[in-house]
Amino acid sequence: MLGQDYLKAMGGCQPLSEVHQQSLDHQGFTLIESLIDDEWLEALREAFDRLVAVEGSHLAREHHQEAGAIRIANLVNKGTVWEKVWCHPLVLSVVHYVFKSEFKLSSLNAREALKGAGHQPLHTDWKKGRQDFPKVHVVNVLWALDDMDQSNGAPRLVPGTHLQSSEPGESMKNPLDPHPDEIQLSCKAGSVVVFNAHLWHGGTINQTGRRRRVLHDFFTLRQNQQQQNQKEWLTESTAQRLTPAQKWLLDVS
Ligand SMILES: O=C(O)CCC(=O)C(=O)O
Repeated sequence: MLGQDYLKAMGGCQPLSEVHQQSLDHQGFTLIESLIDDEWLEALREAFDRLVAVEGSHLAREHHQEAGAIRIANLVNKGTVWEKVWCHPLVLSVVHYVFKSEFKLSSLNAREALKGAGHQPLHTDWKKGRQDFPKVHVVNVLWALDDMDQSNGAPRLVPGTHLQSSEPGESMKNPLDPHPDEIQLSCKAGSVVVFNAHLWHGGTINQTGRRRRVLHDFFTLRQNQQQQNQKEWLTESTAQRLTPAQKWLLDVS
């Protein structure tokens, strides 16, 4: 079977509304509100908190740890509850719209900035430069498990920067500084933001300590290396339940 057939089998080739298309093309991101219903949201929150309790100081050892933020990595292999996240048909359709080409899951991780921490420099998620601009190498999807606004570290984005070839570090004196065109992405728990990950973005400080659990559902072009080598980390129990299309998406066939 071809990649396109696998994607179709997962419902990942749906047409997008004009609003999503316009927003992705011009702003570099789009917000899908109320994608996660209450029951599912509760299950995701519980699973997040359970992993934090169980993994303790080992949290995110598969990826990277960040002072002042909880990170959880390798969620593909940490329960079936995450499967509806990385396999969501509408999200896959939006991701496909941005790539316009075959892609795979790069990683599925989680992050929660803690009180007084979480501010990041503006950055993109592609570290190899934009010599082949405007090719899209990476698309990121943030799943909000809690309401987010400027008081608890909603991410900042600079709309339209996916359409320029420079990186924040080349154009700004200090990418930790505010950018005149940045917006902070307030949204309700259960919302999902899909963005071209060449867009300049970054976490911000959680000033109040109100919870802001977020999932990072990260995709890359088929030919690129994954942030987490899914084949290497695949557990026997995950492997046993995967469909052929899911194996294709993880690139573990
Ligand atoms: O969790 C967020 O608000 C965004 C984090 C981010 O961009 C990153 O960790 O690279």
